[in-house]
Amino acid sequence: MKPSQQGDLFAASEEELPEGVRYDAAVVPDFEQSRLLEYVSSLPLKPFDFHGFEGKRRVVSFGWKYDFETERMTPAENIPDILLPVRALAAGFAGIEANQLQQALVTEYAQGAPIGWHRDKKVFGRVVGVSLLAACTFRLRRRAGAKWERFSLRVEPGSAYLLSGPARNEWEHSIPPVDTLRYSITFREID
Ligand SMILES: O=C(O)CCC(=O)C(=O)O
Repeated sequence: MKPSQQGDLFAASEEELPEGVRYDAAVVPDFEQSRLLEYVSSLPLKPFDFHGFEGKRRVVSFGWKYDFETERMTPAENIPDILLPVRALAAGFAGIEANQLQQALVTEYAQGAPIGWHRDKKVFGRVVGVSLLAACTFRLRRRAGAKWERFSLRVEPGSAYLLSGPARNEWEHSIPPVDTLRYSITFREID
């Protein structure tokens, strides 16, 4: 990939993606998406709280929860059975043992909700993100001297992306405000 490359990846091949990113537009079949949407929209989601600042998105963690106050992981309610089939699909896509994906974070993005630039905490290993209901732009950037090398990937409902290696350790990611309600389920390894 050329350092200045900034492109849409509607049909990008793996060589074009930043190293460590994998994407598949069709991981979760429609019937499973419908089942999951019914479930996630019934969850008691809470505004994302970062050191007292509430984000526009709402979340719930299963398996483990990262506490931004203490910067530690704390055990959370077990990953519910209803999330196990989608975890298996996400794991199969990523080539990871399903039970290695010990955390499931369900996130709701109301219309206009973004997630800012960040790298997931170092306690986590590989990350597999599943999108539901609406597409969004998944942006990636990393320092290239005084500039940023950037990439942007359109992630579709029913898709999954994997972040591993340099995509986890070097690249940051963010999502600009979504056009319409979107849910994601982020499965993470605990290192
Ligand atoms: O919604 C997504 O796909 C991204 C979630 C994310 O980056 C995070 O929760 O750290």
